[in-house]
Amino acid sequence: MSEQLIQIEQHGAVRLLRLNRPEALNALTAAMLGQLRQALEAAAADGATRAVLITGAGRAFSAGQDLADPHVAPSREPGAAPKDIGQILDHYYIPLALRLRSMPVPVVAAVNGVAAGAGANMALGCDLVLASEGASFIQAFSKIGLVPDCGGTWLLPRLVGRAKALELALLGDRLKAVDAERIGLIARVVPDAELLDTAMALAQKLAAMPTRALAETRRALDDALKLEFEPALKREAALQSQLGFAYDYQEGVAAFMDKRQPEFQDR
Ligand code: T3D
Repeated sequence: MSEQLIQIEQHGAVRLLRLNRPEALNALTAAMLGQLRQALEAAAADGATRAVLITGAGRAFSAGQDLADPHVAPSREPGAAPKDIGQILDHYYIPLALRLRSMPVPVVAAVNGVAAGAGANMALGCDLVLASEGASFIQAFSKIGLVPDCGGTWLLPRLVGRAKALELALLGDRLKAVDAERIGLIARVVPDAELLDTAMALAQKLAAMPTRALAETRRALDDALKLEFEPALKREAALQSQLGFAYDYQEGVAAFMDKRQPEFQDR
């Protein structure tokens, strides 16, 4: 049986995915990226899953690409031909970043320790990022002669502005979770011992909300970044049109009028 590099647990309507190579700080191998992709596809396809929570096993969230993975690591043999690591991005990281951004349900990251390189940007690509007080974020790419990937060049300036994005990306220094929250890189810092419970409670809360509207909200916000004001207003109207015909809107209004808890079901 192949090694379980992604542990999968179902907690009611929440699918928990745990990166599971703690001995290497959950550094991402080709095999692990393959399993993560499968796990995300399975969560997206499962109508009973209404939120996804991603965390890491052990003391790290993820140290990014496994630099020892023979699929990507440059050979140290003299004269060996260099590998085209752009192909690794095409094959693994681009589909991963796109999948996270297009999940039909909200995705919460619980960053339990260091998140470096693609590990950091994978977390930042999630919808809500919680981090423990001891966690940190490192745009490690510049230290090894690369540019931020897994969406980093797109995400960083949008999250924290150009000045801070460049500071993080050029220097590749460690940013503590509390500073990540202060500059708007992540949503919230919580005490170490409370991270998983807090993140799970948040994911459960999202799972009980109108999932389809949440996924459309993510898409509308992302799209609005490239739109002028009026086209953004028109897009809002088009989305409201669609959602207005959906079950969840009828249920949400009916529950409000009846003074009861709504039971949403669209995805
Ligand atoms: O294919 C491509 O390369 C293109 C794609 C690129 C995407 C990327 O993600 S590039 C960025 C890759 N990541 C890094 O450069 C980060 C490298 N790691 C570190 O800088 C440090 O390990 C950390 C700052 C993350 C943590 O430091 P520390 O002191 O807490 O732990 P450590 O002692 O450095 O690491 C513990 C173990 O994990 C150690 O193994 P050992 O000596 O106990 O057997 C270390 O080698 C291993 N480890 C950590 N990061 C990686 C790793 N092994 C392989 N790949 C890693 N990225």
